[in-house]
Amino acid sequence: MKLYYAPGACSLAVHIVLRELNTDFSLATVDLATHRAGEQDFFSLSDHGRVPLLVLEDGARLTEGPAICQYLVDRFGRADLLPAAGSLERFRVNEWQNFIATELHKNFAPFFKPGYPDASRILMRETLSTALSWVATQLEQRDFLTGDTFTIADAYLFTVTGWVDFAAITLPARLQAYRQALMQRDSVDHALKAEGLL
Ligand SMILES: N[C@@H](CCC(=O)N[C@@H](CS)C(=O)NCC(=O)O)C(=O)O
Repeated sequence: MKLYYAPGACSLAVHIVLRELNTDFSLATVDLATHRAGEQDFFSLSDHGRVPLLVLEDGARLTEGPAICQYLVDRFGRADLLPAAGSLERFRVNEWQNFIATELHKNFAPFFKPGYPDASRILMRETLSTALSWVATQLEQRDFLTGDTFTIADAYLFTVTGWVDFAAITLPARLQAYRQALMQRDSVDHALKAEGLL
């Protein structure tokens, strides 16, 4: 498998999950400013030109981070990272995946992409701060988003909370501690090092 990624982008969540699986994979860096992956035009691989893109052994391509993570966990039978299909516990992880994608991830767009008016940055800073404060309250009594076990949703939350400096947002203390604790995991540490972020 080959993961197309950009350092620190949302592809980091998939990268962390791949490292949790202890499987073979390779990495290809995408320059998101030019949409080039080495010699290749990234649009020739991915219609939207966005990371993450996972290319499977048979050449099949998968996009959309939460879907890729779900594929990986099911393929490698890692119910600790995402509980069995049909269980309420699985929907709890999916609930978080959707919250992170729609209420956090995409609201960072004005801080990364040109063209947004200042007013939208002010509004999104406020919206994100409110959402992150609520997430912090959910972590008061537990180590991970859904309880005592690290799941694919934690890999995703770790990734998007790494962007707060771009938005001039101060992360609530509980989320700062959560990030510090996750950085002790081998998967997170190794992914950050491989992406040149540590
Ligand atoms: N819905 C996609 C969004 C992916 C996405 O927004 N990727 C960003 C980096 S975090 C990207 O590649 N942006 C480059 C661009 O839009 O040109 C997913 O969840 O995987």
